[in-house]
Amino acid sequence: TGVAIDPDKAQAYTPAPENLKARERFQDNKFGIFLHWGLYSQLGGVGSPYGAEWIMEDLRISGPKYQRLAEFFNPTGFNAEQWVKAFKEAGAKYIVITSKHHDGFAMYDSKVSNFDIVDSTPYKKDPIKELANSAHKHGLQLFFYYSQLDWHHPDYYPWGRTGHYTKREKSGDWEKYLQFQDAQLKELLTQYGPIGGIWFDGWWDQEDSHNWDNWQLQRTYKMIHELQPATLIVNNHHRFTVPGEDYQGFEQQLPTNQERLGELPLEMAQTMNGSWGFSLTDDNYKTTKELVQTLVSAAGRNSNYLLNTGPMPNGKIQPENLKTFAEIGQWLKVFGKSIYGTRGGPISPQSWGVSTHNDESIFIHILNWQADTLSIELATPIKFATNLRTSEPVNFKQLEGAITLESLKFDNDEYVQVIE
Ligand code: FHN
Repeated sequence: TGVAIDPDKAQAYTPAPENLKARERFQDNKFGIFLHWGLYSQLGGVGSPYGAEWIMEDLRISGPKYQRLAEFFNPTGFNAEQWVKAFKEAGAKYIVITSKHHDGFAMYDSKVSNFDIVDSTPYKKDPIKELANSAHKHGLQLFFYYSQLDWHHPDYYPWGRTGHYTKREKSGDWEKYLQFQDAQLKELLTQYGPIGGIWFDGWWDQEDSHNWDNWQLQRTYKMIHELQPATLIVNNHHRFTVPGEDYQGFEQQLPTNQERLGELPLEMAQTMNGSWGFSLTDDNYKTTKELVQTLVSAAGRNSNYLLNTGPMPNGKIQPENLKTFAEIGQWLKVFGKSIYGTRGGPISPQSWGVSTHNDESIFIHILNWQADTLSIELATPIKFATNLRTSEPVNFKQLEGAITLESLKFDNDEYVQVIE
């Protein structure tokens, strides 16, 4: 568990009106696609126990050797329009892409580093530029993942708990590193149009020293909001909230720790198999049914769902992932009304499922129920009940604060039963 930033040093943060509006939009959007794509994608995670994007650390590849991966990174199969089309078909409303992961390699045209896709690969182009153009053209919001920890930058010192074999000098100027980080963030917020959010990760590298204040998070957050007041900020792994954050991130788990959640919007990020980056060996895919059920379970907990894919080194999305996206999109075409624009509740998550609501309707999402009737405590007077899949009425009785619904029988291939 982390140690909170000293509250005496924390300055109050008053979100701008456009930031508050952006939070509402974020919550309305509900479903995003996460992309882990970088030099590491070329190694397919072979032999890396933690995950494909951790291969530099896991296999103890030194900085100079790892850097060579750039010499033959040439994702000529990348087509931003195709990506965006697939994400839209999945029903996603936003994209979060790794602008720089822990290896320190910038997947965009960075002027403050040569360790980027334009300056050090044969590809020479900026895929983030193309992605930003396509995403904006087709109405998807673009967010940037940014790793604070950096296994490449010489001034990232003192090192944290990782990156001890990289052959970097055991010295560096921490403040210079922070300046570099903020300069990269400034590029990301000025080169690609409106940015939905910055998705921070890697601050925990400094966890052992408990020197949280080293990060100067509030200074960085302030700069972000000055550049784009509506840009949301998250710090992955919700443990404590630093003033300036605009939503809370949970990784591979549904938000459960209700008493600590507070007011900020929530998001749960999840992998399709076990790896964030492209893996040649991990075929342990969750079924589409499991993924849709998790999306629904997240919505019922008032949380967004961010589903990850690791594009291949040629810039294409893995075909099995495209198939899954299309299947999720099919489901959302029918049931999207019960997800987009809703908030969790009014009924708290139950063993049979969850509920969501908007101004007109309550949606009962049944994930697990086989009996003939389902009894739910609900004081709101109900006028009608409809099976969202068939648009047929569902029989119900409402008495003394409880509603009893005729249960819908699951077909084998059905993911969730939804009653409006
Ligand atoms: O170390 C990273 C990991 O590679 C991946 O980026 C995930 C995504 O949420 N976050 C970190 C682990 O917490």
